[in-house]
Amino acid sequence: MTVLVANRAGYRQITLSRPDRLNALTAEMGGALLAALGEAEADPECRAVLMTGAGRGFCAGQDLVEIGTDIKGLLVGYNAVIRKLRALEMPVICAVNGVAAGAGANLALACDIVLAAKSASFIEAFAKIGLIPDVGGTWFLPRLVGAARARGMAMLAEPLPAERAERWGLIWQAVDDDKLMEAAEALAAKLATAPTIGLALAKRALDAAESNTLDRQLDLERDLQGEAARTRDYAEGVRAFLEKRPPAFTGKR
Ligand code: T3D
Repeated sequence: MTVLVANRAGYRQITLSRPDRLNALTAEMGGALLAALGEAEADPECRAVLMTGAGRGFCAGQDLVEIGTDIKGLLVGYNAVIRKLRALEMPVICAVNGVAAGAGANLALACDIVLAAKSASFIEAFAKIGLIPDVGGTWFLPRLVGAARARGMAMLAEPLPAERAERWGLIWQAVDDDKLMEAAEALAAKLATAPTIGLALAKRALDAAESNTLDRQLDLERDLQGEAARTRDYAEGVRAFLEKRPPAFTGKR
């Protein structure tokens, strides 16, 4: 099994698992990852996803032994994974436990909240083999770190250490190596008890903001807020506040 799936309390943990190849991606892995995300989406008890890698790396990008010449064919599969991650109506946390290179780096950047071990690094490795950042890289990078840094990362393909990635705003947080999984699991557990529909709507609005005018975004916020305000979790959130107690969100409509 190259993708391991574990059911945790309220969330799924998905682990890329080809540790002897630093979890380099194959077409089969792309399919397994997509299936695991689809199963998480279909499970009403699942309210968050935590993705990580087995062994000392997170993911070394496309497997360069398998790559062949049908790059466009492979990308159809990987792009489906990125689209699913962004559309998933629950938060996706990525625990980058070691090097994240090429498509592996951009797979991490497609997640909602990225934690990384301090020893981990992000490498837009594509330039080293004559490719361009793909799997969303050319979209994520300038939005996260700005044009100058995006160009530097894409053209120089140098490792960006986790702590600098945090300073640059590429990721949420760099964490001591021995605390990474503890921190990621605590975050996943916390988000699994959050108002899931509200978070999903916020995720949708933030993605739409990348191409909307302020005018269109204000309209979208109005509409999505109307939807959020019809959820049971909104009613519970207000009630809990007024009753001075912690809310018990269910994530249901
Ligand atoms: O088809 C498409 O859709 C195209 C899409 C392309 C998207 C891409 O991802 S292109 C970029 C592909 N990835 C890379 O170019 C990164 C290649 N790997 C590296 O540069 C280095 O391995 C790392 C910097 C990531 C880590 O270096 P290090 O020194 O920590 O580890 P290592 O010794 O290089 O790797 C450990 C083993 O994993 C090694 O095998 P061995 O010698 O012990 O038998 C190495 O060959 C293997 N490995 C690492 N990366 C890949 C890989 N095997 C296959 N494919 C890899 N990408």
